[in-house]
Amino acid sequence: MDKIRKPTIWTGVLVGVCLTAPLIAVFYLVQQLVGTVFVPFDVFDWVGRVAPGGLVRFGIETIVQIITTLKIGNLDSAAKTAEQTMAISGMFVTCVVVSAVLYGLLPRFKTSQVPLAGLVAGLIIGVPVMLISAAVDINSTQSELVNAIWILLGFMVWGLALGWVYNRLTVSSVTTASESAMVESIDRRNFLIRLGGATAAITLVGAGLGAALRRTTAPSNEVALNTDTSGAALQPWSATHKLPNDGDPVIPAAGTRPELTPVGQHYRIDINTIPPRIAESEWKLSVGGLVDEPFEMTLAELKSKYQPVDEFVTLACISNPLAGELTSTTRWTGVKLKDFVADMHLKSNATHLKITSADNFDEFVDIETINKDERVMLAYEWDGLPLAVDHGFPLRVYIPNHYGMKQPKWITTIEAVDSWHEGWWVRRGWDKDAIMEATSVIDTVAVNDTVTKDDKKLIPIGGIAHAGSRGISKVELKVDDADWVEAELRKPISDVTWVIWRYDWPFSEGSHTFTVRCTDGEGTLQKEANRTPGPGGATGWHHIGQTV
Ligand SMILES: Nc1nc2c(c(=O)[nH]1)N[C@H]1C(S)=C(S)[C@@H](COP(=O)(O)O)O[C@H]1N2
Ligand SMILES: [Mo]
Repeated sequence: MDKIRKPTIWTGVLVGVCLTAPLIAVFYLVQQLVGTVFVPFDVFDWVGRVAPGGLVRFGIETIVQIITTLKIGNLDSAAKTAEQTMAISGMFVTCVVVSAVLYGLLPRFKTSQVPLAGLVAGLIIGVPVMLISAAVDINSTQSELVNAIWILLGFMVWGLALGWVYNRLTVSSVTTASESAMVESIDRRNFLIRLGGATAAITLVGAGLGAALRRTTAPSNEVALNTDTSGAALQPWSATHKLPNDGDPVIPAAGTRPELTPVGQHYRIDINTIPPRIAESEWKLSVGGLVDEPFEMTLAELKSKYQPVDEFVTLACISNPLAGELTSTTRWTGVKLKDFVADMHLKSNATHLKITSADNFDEFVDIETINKDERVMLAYEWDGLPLAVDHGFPLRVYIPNHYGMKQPKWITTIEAVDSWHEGWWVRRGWDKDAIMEATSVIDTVAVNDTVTKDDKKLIPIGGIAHAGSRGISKVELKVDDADWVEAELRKPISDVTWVIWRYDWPFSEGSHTFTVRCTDGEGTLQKEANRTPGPGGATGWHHIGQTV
């Protein structure tokens, strides 16, 4: 009697794993080679855009908390890596599940129908992925048509392969002889081992080659154009200039973070697994809405038409945990938004600007703020170099006193409108004003760098304090239960940057708790209550324990 042995759902899981890994690896390799889309990231970015705000906020806070608790390196780059890992695992698991379901259903089909069923399974994932990718992708250098064909082809081959493997694993035992059954099961096992070996090889070669190619392209946290037209390497402003507070008598305690953050170390936060890489030649700023006449402007025109202005700026993310790393300082160069607005010839009912970015991020700024605060700028340089890809090349906006979420990078469009609306993160539940909370941080208790004053050995303690554009009037430190003592303040490099503080502590040996708090320039004491970042920014006094 003929006995048919058919693969099970579990075989479907196994084969799904074997075939999905090379599919993702090949998508990755081809992306690195010719700039097609990398579908797992597109799907992940899309989920982040359509998921409810509360869920996205919860997700971000969980990632930040895990990384901070486990101390896995740099918070922002670890968070990006976590997102990318989730993106790839999400795609992987989805495909494996579809494969398992397919193998569960295939026993109902005739052998000749199996390839078609596999193809359909491939399209069930391929078609939605193709549509999602067409809607959200901002990185591909290939046309939408090429990408659509490539995605469909990938998933169709994947589905056909599932079907082919299924048929190959379906064996009909023509005899009941145990010897022959043994031969077949050995054959099946050998086949699965060969399949596993072959797909593992494709995966490793694809992923490895892709990674190698990636390393040869410029990292996105560096400037897009690091050479000028003559081919000479451009230098950051800070390489050849002193900071404006040079010579200030308050020297930062050893271990205090740098007063100016090197651009490559500036924190990065945005909604993209891969940042938009914009070519200057293809970019124009579009201006429209309630203006007499819409117009466009190239970066070169923007730079030549307006006198450049500079400002040292401390930027912070509203998701920065207490004393976290998501805050940095650099020198911004650009044009006064006020001057630019004057040339927009606004209609009389215009009240706000809607700023939109290449990644579809958007925010609203009221025109009154722009006209009142000359520091509001459209920036195109950081530390004297064109903005890095990660940080918004070619154009971003700066609005003092507000968290980064109000300040779009990669700007493409500015529209005058007659009412305020919720911007990207506001729609997802973050604070509508996002005014920076006062914060102060202990960076260092410099036990190895004691100083001597009046024959007394002192331990320098230091860090930063910041309160948006309100300035810092006082920083106080408390050791254990002693009274608050006032720290020395170094002159800040601008009225919107952090202030470096220092206190030389007449120490006693033992283990101690240090607490810091600040008072802003308007006389308001930093909030003591511990509050997690969402929705209005973290608050609380920072303390650390240390044995001296
Ligand atoms: N287009 C765009 N602009 C954006 C964002 C974004 O996701 N897309 N993120 C904002 C947030 S939340 C912050 S904190 C700052 C961070 O700027 P940085 O990455 O250059 O430090 O960019 C802001 N501008
Ligand atoms: Mo942010």
